Amino acid sequence: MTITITAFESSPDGGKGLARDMRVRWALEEAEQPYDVRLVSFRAMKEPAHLARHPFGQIPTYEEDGLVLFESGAILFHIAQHHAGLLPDDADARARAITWIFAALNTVEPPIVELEQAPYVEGDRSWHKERLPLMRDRIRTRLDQLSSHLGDTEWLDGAFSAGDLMMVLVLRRLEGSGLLEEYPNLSAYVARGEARPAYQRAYADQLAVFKAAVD
Ligand code: GTB
Repeated sequence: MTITITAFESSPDGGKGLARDMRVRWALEEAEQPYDVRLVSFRAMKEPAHLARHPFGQIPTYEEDGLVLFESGAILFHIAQHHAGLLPDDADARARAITWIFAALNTVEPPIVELEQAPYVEGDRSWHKERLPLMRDRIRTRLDQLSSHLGDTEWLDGAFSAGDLMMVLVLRRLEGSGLLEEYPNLSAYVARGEARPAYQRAYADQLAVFKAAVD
């Protein structure tokens, strides 16, 4: 019955908790479920043993009692469905919280990832610099809308939920871009998520892995 997840053996984010295993770690901490971590190198991720768990050769994965899952959104949803603490009991509120998981992944994250990856995939093209303001404005459109929705409330829909967990971690990917700081209520929202004891434990655990790798 032990849960095992996978994470980077040495995360390229320098221990900042930006890799997607953080979504699973935080969810398991909120759900108060103990878990083991199998650390994988970039090479091992593309080998048959890991590809059997994850067809795209990535992290995170989740294993429990013969069940093997990949995709951080699906893993979060699975954890939230099976343990208390991440989804409301009321059916409509539960459906709305699940909607926010999808919104974070399908509506807010894509333009953020596009900006993040642009230097690697197109940084050497003559038009790259011209595209940067367009990409930033695309993100602003989503942040404007999210900021309006959140207003001065604490979480996206009532009590903290898996939807907030996913949204906070998606917004964290803007660190260093200066964009989140343009929205004080969204910055405060992310800070509220980061202040949760379960987040703190998850963050400390992934940082310990990174520190052990560089020592
Ligand atoms: N849709 C999948 C999910 O949500 O689970 C995406 C999984 C994914 O992109 N995994 C990445 C991975 O395994 C790690 S999280 N990459 C290795 C590969 O594809 O070969 C993405 C990530 C990586 C690094 C940083 N960073 O350095 O800041 C942040 C996020």
